[in-house]
Amino acid sequence: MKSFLLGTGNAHKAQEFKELFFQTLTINAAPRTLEVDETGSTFIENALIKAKAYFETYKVPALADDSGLVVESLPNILGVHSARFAPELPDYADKCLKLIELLNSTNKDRNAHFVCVLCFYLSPEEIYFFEGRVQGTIGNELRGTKGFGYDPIFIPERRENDGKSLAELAEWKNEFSHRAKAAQAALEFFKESVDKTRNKT
Ligand code: ITT
Repeated sequence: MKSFLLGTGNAHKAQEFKELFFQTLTINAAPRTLEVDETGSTFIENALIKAKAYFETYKVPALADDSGLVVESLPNILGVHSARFAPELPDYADKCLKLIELLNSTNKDRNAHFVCVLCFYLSPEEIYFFEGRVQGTIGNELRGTKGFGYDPIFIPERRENDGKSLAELAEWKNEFSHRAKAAQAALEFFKESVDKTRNKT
């Protein structure tokens, strides 16, 4: 099984990856979390910055995730800056409430999507990116206790249309979230590349 060092300081992401790559890729925690400046202006740039930093420090194939919530009517807040929205409010419940307030006070459209870009940095010559998205809307209250970050206010588009947030849909999230879709694309790719190598031998 291919193995990667996971470059993240976010324990919730680490837990999701453990489940997403269960019995398919070996994901090892880094001995120490690095302080990496996310200076890129895109998810791809920031995923690369993080994966490269872990590869260069630990000299083993590294995996990093850059992700965020994009509120389509407010393109300049959140997005790649999602972790840095309202820095005066360290608690995500407060950040979620602030975003709801902002949308209510400006009467902006509530369509939104989560993006996840994974960067697998195997060597400077071999770097792969996979992206996943999930579409939805921003709710009017916090709902649910699962997940993390903006999950309690994100209502994903689902057939059921019952207004449940991602924080109420842990199993669904594990299969259909932005991170799940990016992970599925990565698995598909690595499976194919292993199959091709097998067929050559
Ligand atoms: P690392 O960079 O160390 O991986 P981070 O939390 O700083 O951890 P990002 O820079 O990618 O990660 O910021 C992404 C932010 O977007 C994250 O802190 C959450 O607030 C939000 N986010 C990303 N994925 C999410 C998800 O699945 N559910 C809820 N919020 C999410």
